Amino acid sequence: MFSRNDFSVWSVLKNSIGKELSKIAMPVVFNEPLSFLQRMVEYMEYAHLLQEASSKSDPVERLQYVCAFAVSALASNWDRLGKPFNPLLGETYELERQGYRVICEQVSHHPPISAFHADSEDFIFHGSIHPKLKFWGKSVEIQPKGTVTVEFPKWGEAYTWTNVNCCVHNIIVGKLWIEQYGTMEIVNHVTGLRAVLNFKPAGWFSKDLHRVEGFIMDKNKKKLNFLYGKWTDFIRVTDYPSYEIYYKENAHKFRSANDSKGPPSNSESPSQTPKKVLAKLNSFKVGPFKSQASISEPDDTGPVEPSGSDIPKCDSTYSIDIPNSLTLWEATPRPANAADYYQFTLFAMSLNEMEPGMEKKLCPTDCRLRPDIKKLENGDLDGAAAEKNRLEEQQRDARKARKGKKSMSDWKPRWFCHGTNPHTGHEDWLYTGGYWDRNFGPDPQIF
Ligand code: CLR
Repeated sequence: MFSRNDFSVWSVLKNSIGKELSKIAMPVVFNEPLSFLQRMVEYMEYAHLLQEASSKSDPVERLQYVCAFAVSALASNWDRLGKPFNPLLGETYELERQGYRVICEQVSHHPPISAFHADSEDFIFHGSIHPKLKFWGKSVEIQPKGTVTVEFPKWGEAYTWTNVNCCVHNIIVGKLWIEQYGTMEIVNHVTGLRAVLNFKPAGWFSKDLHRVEGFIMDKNKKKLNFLYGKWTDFIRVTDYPSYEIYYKENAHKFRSANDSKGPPSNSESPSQTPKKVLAKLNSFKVGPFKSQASISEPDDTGPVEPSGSDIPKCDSTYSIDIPNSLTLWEATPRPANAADYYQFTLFAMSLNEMEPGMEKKLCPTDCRLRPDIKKLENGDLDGAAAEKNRLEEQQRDARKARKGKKSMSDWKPRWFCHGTNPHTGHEDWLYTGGYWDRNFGPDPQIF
């Protein structure tokens, strides 16, 4: 990758305050050589956890592994600060791996919506993501709207959840860093078992950096299990009685760890008070944006800014290891050269691979065939920028042409249709089948 030291995100974004981030033209140097469709497929890195889940005859154990999967799916986001390429309308991506295969399609351009469908002998995993990006000045907040669903045909079960929000900090000064926070509720629609997982904001003293905690409950909300860990690292589970005993003996640890809403009343104030933050923004002359900046100040739900513009460090002295715990998942360490390769995991590094014979059987809309991504991967920054422009213009022209023809004015995705998720009743995009028959033909030509 190219060093981004000479480029400032702020210098690009300051002219785009209030704009939807998907509409801002970002220089290619801020991109990573993957399409968002591939980034979505990174949810699959620990797909073996779904196989594990399906192999358990106890529904509580199944839910534990579904939880581990849901958290593990977010692990690759740690330290990944490049912007994936916006998929073109109709762009696809396929991946066949041991035990499963997955197909993705960009089903809408404005707003950007990406749909995926993975199947295997043991599970089906599908969903659609509509990332909403809000630029708050100091940070960019990302809401991955859309439901994801896991089905175990063997058990006649379906689980759904929505991914938590994500925040990229230090847009103005300091080093960028990523935080994921909020509540994830994983529901088994057949048994009524559910898990409520709390992705904690780093908090004033960064004690809770990347921490995840929550309970598995039966349909009467009785707590059965306690899950804890970090989305960057591991997830463990213990039974509720063991948690209670541990909690009583270590109440002080929990109290401070759970207190992410502000500092204890008798302690010194955090290094960045809202006033100071505003003063800093003012000194950058952001003008009309001031009032919005104040909205993003700490409240009950959003992340609180840890001290200054540094990346907060996790307080390792606060590490809970509760007796009778079972480790459900542990993250694979990044390859040693990850820093030279966009902080990719080994799994991400493999996603552009053209395996022998693939050229012939790949769908012509597959993003492995996108010339701009290819050029960035090969280190040709100017070439990548030129191709990216060309593709975006071509897409705009195609859109205009469709609008001209009244009869066929709307674009119809090829592999997914707009519908209702039968388990949640919410809007979703459902796979219509047929991709793996591989009767593609030469069209559409989107690259
Ligand atoms: C986070 C996990 C969600 C799905 C999702 C949607 C959008 C992604 C986001 C994830 C991770 C961060 C992301 C974002 C789009 C742009 C943003 C890649 C995968 C990057 C870091 C923004 C870079 C631009 C800055 C330099 C301003 O389930």
